[in-house]
Amino acid sequence: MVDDKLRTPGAVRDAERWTAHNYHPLPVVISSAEGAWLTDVDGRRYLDCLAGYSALNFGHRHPQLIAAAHAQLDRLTLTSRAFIHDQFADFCRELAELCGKDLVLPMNTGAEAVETGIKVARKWGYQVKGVAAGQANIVVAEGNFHGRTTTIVSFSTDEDARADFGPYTPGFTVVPYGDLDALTAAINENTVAVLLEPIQGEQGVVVPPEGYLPGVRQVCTERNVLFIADEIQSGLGRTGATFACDHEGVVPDMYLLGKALGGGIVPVSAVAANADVLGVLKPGQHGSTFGGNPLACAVAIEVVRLLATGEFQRRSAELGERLRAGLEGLLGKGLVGVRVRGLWAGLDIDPALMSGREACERLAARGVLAKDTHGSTIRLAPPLVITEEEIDLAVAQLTEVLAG
Ligand code: IF1
Repeated sequence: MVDDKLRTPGAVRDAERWTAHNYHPLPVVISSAEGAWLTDVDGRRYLDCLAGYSALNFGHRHPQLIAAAHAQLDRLTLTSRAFIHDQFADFCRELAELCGKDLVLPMNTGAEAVETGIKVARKWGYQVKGVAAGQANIVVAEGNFHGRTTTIVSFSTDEDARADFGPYTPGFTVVPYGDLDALTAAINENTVAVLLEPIQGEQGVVVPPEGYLPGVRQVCTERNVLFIADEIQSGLGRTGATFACDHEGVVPDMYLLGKALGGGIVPVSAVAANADVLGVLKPGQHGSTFGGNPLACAVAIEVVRLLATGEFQRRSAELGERLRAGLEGLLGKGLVGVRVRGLWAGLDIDPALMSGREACERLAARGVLAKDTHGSTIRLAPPLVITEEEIDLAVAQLTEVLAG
């Protein structure tokens, strides 16, 4: 029996009526949130196991982040980079120190950070490495997800993300992810960079073989090629370390950051690298209206300070082991694959049982929100403020869903 007092159905219809259908969202209409919990327009509560695709690592409306935003809103919100503002240097310095790099270039979205990394690597290739004009090449991985611009989808291997958006940007070589020999063989005198996610998020939280990232680091060093790590989803505590590269002691030449850097409040992204790389950019050669704006910097400074304590990285590592134990217990009980790194899990459901979408619909009916990636794979990425009890709740509800 449909309860005609529910506001959700009408709100879903209204959203569908007035927007392009570039998403197929679950029919859930959220009106408020706090920590790891969401409340919909009809007062129903959900445990958030997507966390804005890892943009909400610190939970919804983290008090310290909201306070910083409120304070800045009452002082200054935008100057453009034509001038400097009093939050800018602290943000760039504190983020550079977190990354162990000389310089930071602030942008807004993850895709803008990726595009910035591509442009800087190409310019570095021509001006520092001496690659022939117009010949710069960047090695990327099958199964990559780096954003939705036409250049970025030019090297996507996901036809949904790429089809009918040509003509495509040249200068990219795709190799199998995790295959160091294939990556090494793809490097030639025109290669300026290797661009990788240290763990592939949209592909389903695919962790590369042990030794792969150190191998990439070594071959990039030996062949004078920039190693660009896209840590936009994997970074900032998600995997139980500040960066996913940390797990194998790998330091890339460029960190691409985004999502959680904005605290789930404002879009903030950045490229962090040393002066010999970011120094190739001169005034007028790159920019953005909102990049590094006062509100973004004020929030992101607090994000960096939260990470500087190591508390969220520890939580993610410790609670991730509880999540791993719970999920691995479901292998053979509806799951055919489990990949966990910190509080980030990719789950392959037996395709004979249900699709990832169906699993997420059933989880939503049980008060847990998650997102399928492809086919029968779903990703769990709760805010790092989740508790042990809430992890147990998510696993219990998944157990019920898989049991049919
Ligand atoms: C969508 C998922 C997709 C990213 C990595 C750069 C970007 C992303 C590793 C671009 C963005 C988002 C985009 C969003 C869904 C989500 C996503 F992997 F997180 F699940 F699509 F694959 N590098 N990922 O994950 O950052 O420009 O979006 O700020 O486009 O549907 P952005």
